Amino acid sequence: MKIYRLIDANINRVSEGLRILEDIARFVLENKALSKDIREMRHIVRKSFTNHSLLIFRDSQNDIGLNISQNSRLDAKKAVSDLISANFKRVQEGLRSIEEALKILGYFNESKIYEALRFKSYDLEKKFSIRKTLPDTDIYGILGEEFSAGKSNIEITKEMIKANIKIIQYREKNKSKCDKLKDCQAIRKITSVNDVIFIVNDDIDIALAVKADGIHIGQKDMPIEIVKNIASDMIIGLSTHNQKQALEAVEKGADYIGVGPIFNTSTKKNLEKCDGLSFLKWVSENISIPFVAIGGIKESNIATVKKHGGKYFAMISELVGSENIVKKINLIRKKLY
Ligand code: TZP
Ligand code: MG
Repeated sequence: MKIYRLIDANINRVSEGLRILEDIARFVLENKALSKDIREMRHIVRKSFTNHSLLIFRDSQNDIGLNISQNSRLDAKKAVSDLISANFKRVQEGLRSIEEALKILGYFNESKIYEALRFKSYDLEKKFSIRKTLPDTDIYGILGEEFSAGKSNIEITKEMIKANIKIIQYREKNKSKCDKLKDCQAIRKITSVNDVIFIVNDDIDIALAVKADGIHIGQKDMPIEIVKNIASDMIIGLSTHNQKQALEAVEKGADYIGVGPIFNTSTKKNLEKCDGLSFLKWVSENISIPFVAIGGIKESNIATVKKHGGKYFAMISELVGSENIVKKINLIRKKLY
């Protein structure tokens, strides 16, 4: 009854895959509900085929797959997201195998249980996806206390969130590492509970320490290949100033690019040369990943930026320098819609 051996092996394969996913949900994503869903599924898989004691068919020492698997490097994983997708594949393939084998044996009702579990696993896989892209929104707020006329980064973060800003970047060029870390720890807490994406500029160590959602780097920072290795589960943004850099960023796996400076601005020192609006237009027609326009964007010119293909608009001074940030953002949105 080799078919029972096949079922036994696949029940183990599916259970092991689910166990790994359950642990990721619990310890990495810290998502109790998801972890519970996976655990329930694992119990059903273990219990629903109890008519036969499958153990008597087990013969793992003679399993010809064992040697192949032990010698293979194909299953090397780079990131938690790889682990998640590999284990969902394992679970789904295993469930399908059980389903077919049960049909051969005439267990149609049992086979339907495994089919339903397979469909449930597709749903769960969607919920597992680690956020690796920017949310669908408009304004990308950037903090910088020196441009804020007295308000702290924490106050500004709260005001931005009140105005329904969904992405906030921390960018401080003159603070000590220690001060930046304190700021970012506080901002991480606030952004987490409000479901706002938090991105740290430059300091990958701080981004990792506070479990930021992303890191933003420039052309002269640590190369993106290295950043991807260190911060494999983070959104990685890369500033670009011309077509060549934009194409290269996509090729090297950036999750989004910064595009600019669109206009002249005194906020950034050593401003790069850039064909602002025409570069943006080109990006909007040729680049498939999200792109964020930046540099001198204000309420007064944002409609022009939008006309040139702008979708995400990053601003520092226009937002943090405003007396009333919520009011300012409402006025800016009136120009966009
Ligand atoms: N990169 C290109 S321009 C710029 C950065 C970080 C500064 C944008 O600041 P502002 O005040 O919105 O012009
Ligand atoms: Mg930088």
